[in-house]
Amino acid sequence: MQAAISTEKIREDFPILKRKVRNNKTLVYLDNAATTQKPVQVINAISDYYLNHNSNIHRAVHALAEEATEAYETTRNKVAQFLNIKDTQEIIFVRGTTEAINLVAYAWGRQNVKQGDIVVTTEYEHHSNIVPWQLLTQEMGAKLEYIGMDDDGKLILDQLDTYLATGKVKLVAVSHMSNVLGTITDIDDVVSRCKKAGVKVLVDGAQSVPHMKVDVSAMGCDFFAFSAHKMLGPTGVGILWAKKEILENMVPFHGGGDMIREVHKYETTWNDLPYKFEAGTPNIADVIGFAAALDYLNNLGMDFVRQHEIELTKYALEKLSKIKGMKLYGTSDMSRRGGVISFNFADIHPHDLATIIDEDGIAIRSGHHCAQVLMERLDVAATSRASFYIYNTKEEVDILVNSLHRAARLFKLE
Ligand code: 7TS
Repeated sequence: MQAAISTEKIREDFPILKRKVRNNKTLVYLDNAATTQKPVQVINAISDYYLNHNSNIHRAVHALAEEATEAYETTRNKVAQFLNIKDTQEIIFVRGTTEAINLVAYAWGRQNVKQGDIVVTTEYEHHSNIVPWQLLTQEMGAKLEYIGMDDDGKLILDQLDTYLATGKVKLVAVSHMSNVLGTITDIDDVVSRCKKAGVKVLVDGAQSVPHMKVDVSAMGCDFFAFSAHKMLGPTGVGILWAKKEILENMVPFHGGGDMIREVHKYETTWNDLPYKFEAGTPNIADVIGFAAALDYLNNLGMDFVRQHEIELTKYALEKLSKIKGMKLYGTSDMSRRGGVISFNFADIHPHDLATIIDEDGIAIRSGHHCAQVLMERLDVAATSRASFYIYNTKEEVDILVNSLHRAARLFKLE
């Protein structure tokens, strides 16, 4: 048994949490679905790289180049372990989830999606899992279809079956966890329906990988994308995982250095995987910093991370639901949701609400959360959103609740 992990101890690793923000109030950071804060371990790893090892990688034979290359490749191995990926050649470093999905849409999509074909996504996707498919389907004369959701935020998978029955679906692109509702998609069910129909599945893991144990091999999908910055890591680093035979048959996304084997005047041969998809000098320092984030999460254990968020979210949902005029979105079944709470409070505009509670040092997100298709489905222009991570506490939830009461008084609701 692991000794009890103390949130207080975790918080010591995040100097920014001691910061005073508006009105000299201590920061209450509840915008983790947008990006998480970084522990000193990650900041130090990046600093150490620039202080002691800075070099380009995969090229020169000098000592620094060797050290930098080794550290960069160590992160790839750690990503493989973290997600139970068997072959590191299947792990491609990109800038983030957005770039990963665009890579698939351009390099795989343009080869495999033809006129009359269908790409299926869902009503609760982030724009980065919608817009690349709109661009692709419009260019190819294909169609984009949506799996709807019920009022509890659950996907209506009968609709997926209807699309699959046309025999025209080439890809189903679905998020593992909604960034607005926190809904966890039943990926096993989606994948098994798609596999029976011989259809490929792309999973957007931007909100799942940071918050729960994910086993990419067991999932059985074909493409998997996520971002380092939502899981203690630096910005500008993301991962695309795809099955080797798919990557081998794909054309490159970007052309340039490092992705080639031989270049002649009129033809080029490609480097081995994964380098075929890593053109140019990559984000070396931040990839190396990401390894420290993975170490940090491994030390805590993803079961702890999930359990901590379940406790906080349950506590917050209970408190928030008691506030008169509060409308909460998403399911109350914690086995199917993560630590993201979207809400609307009476008829206070989410931007006004976020501005008022910012005066108490609380950082939440307000707006459409890059999910305007979902906003349309919910019939709202915007929501407020609080999202938790490993360093958040019940005391911070209480501060949020008190601040919402203050907003209610300002608007003469109490
Ligand atoms: N997919 C999901 C489910 C997301 O939540 C996000 C970012 C992305 C993709 C894009 O990730 P990126 O790292 O490439 O930007 N979500 C949010 C959010 O909820 N607030 O700010 C960014």
